[in-house]
Amino acid sequence: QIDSHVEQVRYANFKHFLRARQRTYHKGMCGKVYVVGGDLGMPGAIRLAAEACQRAGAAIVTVISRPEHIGPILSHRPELIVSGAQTASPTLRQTIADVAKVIVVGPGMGTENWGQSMFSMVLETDVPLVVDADALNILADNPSYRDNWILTPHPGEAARLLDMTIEEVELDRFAAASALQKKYGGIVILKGAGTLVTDGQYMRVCRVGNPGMASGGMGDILSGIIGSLLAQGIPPFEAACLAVCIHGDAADLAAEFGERGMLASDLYPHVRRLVN
Ligand code: NPW
Ligand code: AMP
Ligand code: MG
Repeated sequence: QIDSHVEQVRYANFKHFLRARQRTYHKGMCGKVYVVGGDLGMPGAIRLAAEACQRAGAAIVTVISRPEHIGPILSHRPELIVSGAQTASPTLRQTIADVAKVIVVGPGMGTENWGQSMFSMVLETDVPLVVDADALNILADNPSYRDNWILTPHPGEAARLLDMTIEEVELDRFAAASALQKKYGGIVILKGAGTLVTDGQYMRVCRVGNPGMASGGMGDILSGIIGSLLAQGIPPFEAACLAVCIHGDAADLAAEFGERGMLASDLYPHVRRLVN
């Protein structure tokens, strides 16, 4: 597929959106991020997203997950706030709506009752969303349209969202990204080698990153970075472009020790360096 006509995004061109912190800056100034997900057995995914969100600069990150996961999530990241939810409730929804500047939803969330109830609750708020992983799989079964969300499908999720095969998505990734944006609205990030970003008007390609990123949890890191940049006030399309650049550049830096064996959490120190 020839993509030379599509403008490439580079870290250097978006870095200026990361404005230096004023001396008087305090932790209440960049907005709070909620990350919602982690059904039984998958606290790792939501923890990865939450820590990536912190490492990209969000000051207050709250995880909503299964009550059973409070301990595992906090054990190595005590800076997180974790709230256990057995099920969705109007009280929890109101708290999130009152406090959250951005919600990242989906990593490890599962597509069973718990995940469905969490996603429905989040959809009832007007808060800007980063929709990833199982939230995309639930969305595929109940399509809806929204302007203030960023969808981050890999080709498998994109195929479900478009009711087509992965091969069809990969055959024309530009058409797939455009079709996703048209059907669901907002901003679409179609992941994979040569990640695409489109808001329906502009289409951009990110060529950084490497096959070492083909490892579990890598996408969860990206959703956390996007949520973090949004919460820090970067406009949505620029936040999406900058996040994919930071994610890919961080993975290229982590590949110093080789692509094989790279873990998603190996990106943290590089993410931190790139947001400073
Ligand atoms: P295949 O295998 O080639 O036919 P799923 P998931 C395809 C959580 N995680 N190019 C691939 O196709 C997530 O957050 C938890 C082409 C396969 O069919 C989710 O909640 C972790 N095809 C949940 O697990 C760490 C590609 O997509 C399908 C492709 C399920 O998410 C891991 C796989 O996707 C994980 O993040 C590409 N580039 N990439 C944890 N530590 O708790 C993917 N596919 O079935 O949606 O499974 O992505 O693992
Ligand atoms: P996920 O499948 O949700 O864990 O996301 C995987 C992440 O790694 C996405 O951001 C992909 O773009 C990235 N990724 C996976 N494989 C490659 C590759 N071969 N080249 C570049 N990026 C990749
Ligand atoms: Mg994923």
